Amino acid sequence: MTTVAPEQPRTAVHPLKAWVREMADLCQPAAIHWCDGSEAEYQSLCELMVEHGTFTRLNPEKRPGCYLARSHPSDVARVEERTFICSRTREAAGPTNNWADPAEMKRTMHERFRGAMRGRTMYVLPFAMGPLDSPICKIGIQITDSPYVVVNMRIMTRLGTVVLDRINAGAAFIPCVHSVGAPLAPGQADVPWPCEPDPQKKYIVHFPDDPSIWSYGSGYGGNALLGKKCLALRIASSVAKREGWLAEHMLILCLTSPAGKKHYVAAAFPSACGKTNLAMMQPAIPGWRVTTLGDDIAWIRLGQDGRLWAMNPETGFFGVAPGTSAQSNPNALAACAKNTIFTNVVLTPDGDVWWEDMGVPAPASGIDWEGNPWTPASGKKGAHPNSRFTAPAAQCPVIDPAWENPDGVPLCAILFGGRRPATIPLANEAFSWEHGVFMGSACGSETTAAALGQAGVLRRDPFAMLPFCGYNMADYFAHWLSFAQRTDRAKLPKVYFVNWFRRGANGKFLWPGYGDNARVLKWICERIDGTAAAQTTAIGNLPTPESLDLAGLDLPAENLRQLLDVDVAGWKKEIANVAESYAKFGDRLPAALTRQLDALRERLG
Ligand code: GTP
Ligand code: SPV
Ligand code: MN
Repeated sequence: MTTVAPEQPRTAVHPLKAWVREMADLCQPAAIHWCDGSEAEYQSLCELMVEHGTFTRLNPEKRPGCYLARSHPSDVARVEERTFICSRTREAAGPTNNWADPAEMKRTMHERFRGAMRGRTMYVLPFAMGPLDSPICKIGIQITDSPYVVVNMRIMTRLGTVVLDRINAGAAFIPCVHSVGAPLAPGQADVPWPCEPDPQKKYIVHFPDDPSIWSYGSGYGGNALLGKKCLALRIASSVAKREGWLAEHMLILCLTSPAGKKHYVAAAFPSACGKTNLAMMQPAIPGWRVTTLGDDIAWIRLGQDGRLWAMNPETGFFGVAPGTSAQSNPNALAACAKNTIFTNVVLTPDGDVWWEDMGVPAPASGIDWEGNPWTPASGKKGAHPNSRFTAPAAQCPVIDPAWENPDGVPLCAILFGGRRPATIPLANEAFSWEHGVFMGSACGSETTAAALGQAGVLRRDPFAMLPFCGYNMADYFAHWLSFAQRTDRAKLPKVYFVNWFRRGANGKFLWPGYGDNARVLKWICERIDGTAAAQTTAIGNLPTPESLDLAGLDLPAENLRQLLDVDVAGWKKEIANVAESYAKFGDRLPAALTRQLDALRERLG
């Protein structure tokens, strides 16, 4: 295995050194490994996991530098029920978060972590979210006993000695403690995916006032890669509120017109609702180009020029595998052609991977995500619906040249969306910033496999941030509204609501989606440039049928009619549902949003 340094390197300075020692005393690991973030370190950890059975090396002729991991069947997605925001008061966390008293929860965490790393190596990961020279870059130190987490974090974040150097130069860091919660007794054999199988014993805990993060019992995705949802969304959103910026569950893309005009767009869709796909789509309309800056998280700040500038704090894609095909998302497929970690997909007999709707025939037989022999005829899914690939962003063929700009890129549009089989039209433009914030606050979607629990149930997911907002959502709405006072509102992005998921009477999607979504993006850019028409309706400005470029698309007229229809009865139900979701915020809900809701009700008649 890789060299295990019991001492921290000479470069480490006091606060970090002291904290790591304290954590080692608590967790009692067998060894401590300070990660330098090098390629050699990455390779040796992958090698170690192959030896231990956590990783299967894929066929280098098919997938060079790629590995497959299978998680424990209990550990396949985020655990929202076990996610806590431990602010000083329950009110500060708000009605949409699980709250626990911070002092009490710290005691619980110390109990859980006492001896939790016995028999394992404790890795110390210095990582940065955002380019190091970004004005809002944040540094974290994750301690983890999972080498799987280390190699994933190396793809997803800027990790290693350069970050340690910043800390040595005086930069603050956010402590992030993680354990899979499966200590090993002397001589006890390890399992390929150690974790705490009892969901009630898992904890994903945030202390926004410290700030710090403690995660126990899961090794999967956002539960365990603490730079992602825990730091870059829950903690960052609360820090951003204090510092005057926004941490959002958004992709960032650039749409370039045939004339060469660039439009930077950010879009918030709930988990598994199409961010990765939109971010790197291949437009179905000739002459238009999409390049991607990020597929999951955007940090947005007010620039000196009064515009909103967006930056991707991550360096990789942790993308949903099922549904990714040459047809739907060729650029994601290309991004995961090499140097990628696959989790919970099918292993084919020739040492490659496969998943449902990959666009290639299923292998006659294979090994499914649970490690069992599998055939397509079994009627069972071979890949878990929340199976994922972890791929370096730089490998995406359409990565935007500005994706690592410390300043980010200036946004001209912000999109909200979700999986809505009915009521919500294909595209809808807000009348104003306040109306746009209302649209974000009213966002709803059918649930997906990205979180444990029942999928396909409609729930309110304001700004696609329900599971990720680190403070009271009512204050978050107010923070969004405040930007109209903090800058010239003409400089703010225009806001849109989109829905690729509306279904017809036959249950089929009315809109082809994927590359054809460029038709909607084109309309949005032309609205911004003042060249596309819209019809003003009670719910917002909708595309006129003629204003959408549908050339080359065989879309039945009836589909288009339904996609652009204002379903008054449906909207009345929607309003009642939004009002109900608002009620739990009581007096804390900004009056501007109640006014928006009342005005919409009135316009609908
Ligand atoms: P997270 O990584 O969980 O935040 O998900 P995401 O928002 O990035 O979603 P992603 O792009 O990975 O898409 C999730 C699922 O939705 C995949 O199975 C896609 O095939 C499907 N999907 C994405 N875009 C579209 C679309 O335009 N139309 C339809 N019908 N399905 C889509
Ligand atoms: C999501 O669930 O929104 C994801 C996957 O992007 S995870 O990193 O597991 O949160
Ligand atoms: Mn996400």
